[in-house]
Amino acid sequence: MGIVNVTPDSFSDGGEYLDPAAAISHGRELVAEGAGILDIGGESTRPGAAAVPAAEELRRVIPVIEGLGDAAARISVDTSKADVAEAAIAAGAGIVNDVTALSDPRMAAVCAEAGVEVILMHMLGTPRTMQDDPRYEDVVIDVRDFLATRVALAVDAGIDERQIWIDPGIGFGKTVAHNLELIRRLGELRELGRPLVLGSSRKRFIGALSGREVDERLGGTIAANAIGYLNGADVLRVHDVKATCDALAVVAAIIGEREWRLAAEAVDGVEAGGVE
Ligand code: HH2
Repeated sequence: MGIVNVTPDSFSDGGEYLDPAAAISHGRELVAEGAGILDIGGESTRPGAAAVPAAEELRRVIPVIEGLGDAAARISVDTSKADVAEAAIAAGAGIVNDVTALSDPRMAAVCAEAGVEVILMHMLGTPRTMQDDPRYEDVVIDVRDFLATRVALAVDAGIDERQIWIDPGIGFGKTVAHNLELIRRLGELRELGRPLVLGSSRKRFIGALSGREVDERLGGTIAANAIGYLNGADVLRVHDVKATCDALAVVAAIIGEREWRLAAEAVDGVEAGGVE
């Protein structure tokens, strides 16, 4: 899943793709690099980010969703507002990525009615408060229980269970240790039987561990995603699609996952087994 942030203030690429034409061409580039899904967002969720009114969020994301209608990828809208989700679905989005896991009272009904896929993510508190001393009994169990409750709520509201994906919400009300524990024990979230999304890309815990600023966190991001993939992530939400696909092609080939589309043709090569 390639990230297209149509925002002035996202933590790593704020302002780069605020212009719809720039966002559309960035989305096309991510698809050419191997993204199967484009996640288009018009509101930053970084700690302390300012709330964006629905009208402004719509003004940002709708032209980009429409402009990417013919891209060879599924379109996901990263929003927690039912009004935005509804308009985005009408414009062509087939997945709603809700970092608040259906907190808008109308969101579940909008998604159920449209029959779209829904990503339910765990967050402790709100973007404004989430990094104020987050605490858990056991972060993996607490996140799993929260997600189980939200999946049940979604199903009660009429969303087909098969349409629900789950996400532990790396960085959303988590210390460095919490993020590491979640990635290390990601497999425990598979007990919920739903596809798993993981969003580690360029996040602060990678900066804390590597000592790198946000635009220099690709190496750390690749490591987190490789382990996430090995531990069962089905969808990796990333800014750097090309490098991630390259890394996963190698990881998948080493562990013998021959269905990975890049590795599949490559592993039988004799010449390619040499040094250069
Ligand atoms: N992380 C961000 C935003 N949306 N959605 C899911 N499902 N999982 C995530 O981990 C996740 C997400 C934050 O990253 P980014 O979009 O790059 O930054 P910002 O929120 O500042 O726009």
